[in-house]
Amino acid sequence: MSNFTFSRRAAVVGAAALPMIRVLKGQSKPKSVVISSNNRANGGINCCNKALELIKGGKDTLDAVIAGVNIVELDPNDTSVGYGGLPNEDGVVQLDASCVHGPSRRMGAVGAIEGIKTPSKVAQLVMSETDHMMLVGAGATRFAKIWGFPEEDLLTDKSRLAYRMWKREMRDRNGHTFWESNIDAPVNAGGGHADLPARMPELQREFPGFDDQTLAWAYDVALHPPHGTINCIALNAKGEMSAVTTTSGMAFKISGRCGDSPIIGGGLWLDQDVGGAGSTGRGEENLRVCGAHTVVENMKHGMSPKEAILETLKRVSRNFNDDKKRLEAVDLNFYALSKTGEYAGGSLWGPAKFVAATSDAAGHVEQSVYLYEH
Ligand code: SD4
Repeated sequence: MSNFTFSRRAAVVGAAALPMIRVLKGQSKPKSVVISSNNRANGGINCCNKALELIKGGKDTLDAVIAGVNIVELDPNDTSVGYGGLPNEDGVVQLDASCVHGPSRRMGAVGAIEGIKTPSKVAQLVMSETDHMMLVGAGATRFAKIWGFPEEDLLTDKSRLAYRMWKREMRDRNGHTFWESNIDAPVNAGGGHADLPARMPELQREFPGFDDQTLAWAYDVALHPPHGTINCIALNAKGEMSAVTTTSGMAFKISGRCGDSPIIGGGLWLDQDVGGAGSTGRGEENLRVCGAHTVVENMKHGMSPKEAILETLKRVSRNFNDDKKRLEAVDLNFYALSKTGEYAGGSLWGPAKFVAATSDAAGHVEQSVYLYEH
């Protein structure tokens, strides 16, 4: 009997001690880490620094990452997120966002929301204040207004210019568009960048009040509609994690189009026991591999964040039979942070960069791993 009692107790004690042994043997106590995409004008760095500062001050990790991305959402000069984001094909800004709160394992999202500068905050309210997980379109805007968000015009002079430029460059087969005046002399269709110097005088005439650099940017955007987004993931010293993704999505998209950013499991996923992942780039391609979820599952099965991202990118490549010519047009990036504080950024095409801020180092840019090189 004593033997039995002994071995039974030993087994119980042994099982209880396992997590402790893992902590002692494995990693030391997790340090605070925040990572994000590398948005324009230090957007990612400002976001990570803000989130880290709040986490160090004891704020909840989700409140921290949302406060971080709010900086970018409210920046009129970031034309890929929030206020100032490039509009859809109807000239209307429609925003997507999602968030995951690790400790409570709760999630929220909004898709194609209009008139609200900070969709990430609305996604957080959907998570914390409703019995639903995702609200879209007019219903999402109404919900935000009930919570006191002002409905505002999200277009800026710069994003309006880009929209008008895009409309103007959409021509019929004869090179004609109704979005330019042809009274003085018909103008031929453009195409490519090589003709920019030749067309600059015409652009200056047609779009007065903008400097050449802004006109060149708008021309580029019109011919090669871009996408951009911010994803931010955080871990605090208690091992708690949260994540958020927010975007204006693909420029000039069809009205109502949602990309991967508001799709939980696509543009964002986090499992408090494993880690989190998010993405930027062409949402449609990400959704075909359930990217963020795949990255986290890969980590769960033992891969490092780097390996987990590269394996997911290989699935994207596989969808094109690894044909680099066709893949050339696909821009896709992942960001991953594990529960132990290990992190990585990774891109289909490199070189590319992402942002990290840790207890030991303020927000700084790091090189991403990548599958193919430009
Ligand atoms: C989307 N993934 O709507 C977003 C856009 C993006 O960098 O991230 N662009 O597909």
